[in-house]
Amino acid sequence: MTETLPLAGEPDELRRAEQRFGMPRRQFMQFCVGLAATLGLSRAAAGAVARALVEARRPSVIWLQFQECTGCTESLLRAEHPTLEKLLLDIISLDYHETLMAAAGHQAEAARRAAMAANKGKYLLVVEGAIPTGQHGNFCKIGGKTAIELVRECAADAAAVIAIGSCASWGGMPSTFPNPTGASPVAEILGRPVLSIPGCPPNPYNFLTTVVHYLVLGKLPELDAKGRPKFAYGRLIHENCERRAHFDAGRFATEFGDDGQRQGWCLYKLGCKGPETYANCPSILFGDAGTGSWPVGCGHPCIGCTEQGVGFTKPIHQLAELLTVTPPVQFARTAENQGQGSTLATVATVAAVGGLAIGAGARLVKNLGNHHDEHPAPGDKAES
Ligand code: FSX
Ligand code: SF4
Ligand code: F3S
Repeated sequence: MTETLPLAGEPDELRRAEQRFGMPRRQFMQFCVGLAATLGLSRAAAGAVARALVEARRPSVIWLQFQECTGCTESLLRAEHPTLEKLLLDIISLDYHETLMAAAGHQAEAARRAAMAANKGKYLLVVEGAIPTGQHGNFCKIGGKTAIELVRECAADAAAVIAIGSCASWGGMPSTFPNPTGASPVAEILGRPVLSIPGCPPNPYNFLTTVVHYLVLGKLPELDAKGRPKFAYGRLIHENCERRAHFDAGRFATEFGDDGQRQGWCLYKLGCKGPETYANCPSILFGDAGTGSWPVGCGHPCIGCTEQGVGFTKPIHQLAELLTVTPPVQFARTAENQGQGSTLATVATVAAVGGLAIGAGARLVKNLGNHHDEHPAPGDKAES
């Protein structure tokens, strides 16, 4: 597979991308570079990402919704990025989605069954919301079937199951004590691990990047012990937070609205859970609304919405557990070596095996046009 950037070498593909996505080619390529970097792939791999977006067969997606607020879907559709939702809805074939499809009732159920039959073993099942298990699952029924029955039926022939949002990933808000409906995660209902993209709501960019990984490499990204893609959940929020210098220097906001909070000091003493929450919020931000568009950036402590046992579980003002007060000797690399003769496959393998480049995507997009070699992370051995 060549690694030539289509920007330089494949104008036809770019023209087709322009027509198909209604996006200027430079913006399209910047988007592909950002996606590749978020995945920990080299800048050169942006060409493969672009090709996959233009050429890959659109995978059929069945999207189920149970106990949730529809925030996952809303965040996907209301993303401020002018093209994120358009791009996503263009690269997948969203064959069943209760909020978005025009069909209702029997027609909707027929569309779901038809899409599952036509794409047996190949469709992606996305589940939004927790599954109520109390009272034999009767708290939530769709088309006469309980959520438990539906998720099992739809998962049986899926190529992969993706739990989107914290509700589907680990129970989220509906599962908070005393959990009257027995709200449970998808993995528990299926009795096997699934890919999880927690967050309340999750960052839509992480879902898009997961789908692009599937399209480009034909498999799902590497997951952590909780089923989360490492490219997005490999590092603590505390590691990439713009207020971190104040934490290290002992400058804390101690009350909402005090001078410390206004001056951007650390929110740890207001209960920020960044030190025990794994997510890339400070690196990729939300809604493409510019600097600071994430909870801590806006002045609110992170509540740990991506983290089971933290979000919706620990009181907001409780101090976070400090998982990394001093840096561990072996942090994962922050950047992979760029290109330099390696093939896409080797770069992808390094990225997939080696713990991926959290935050590199955001940095690379910011640095577009300022080409420079990445420096090895401290402690890395020189590669031959
Ligand atoms: Fe809502 Fe989704 Fe939160 Fe849950 O996001 S934003 S309650 S994670 O399932 O719709
Ligand atoms: Fe940022 Fe919160 Fe860590 Fe302070 S405690 S540096 S606000 S993540
Ligand atoms: Fe959630 Fe904390 Fe990110 S509250 S959105 S994990 S900053």
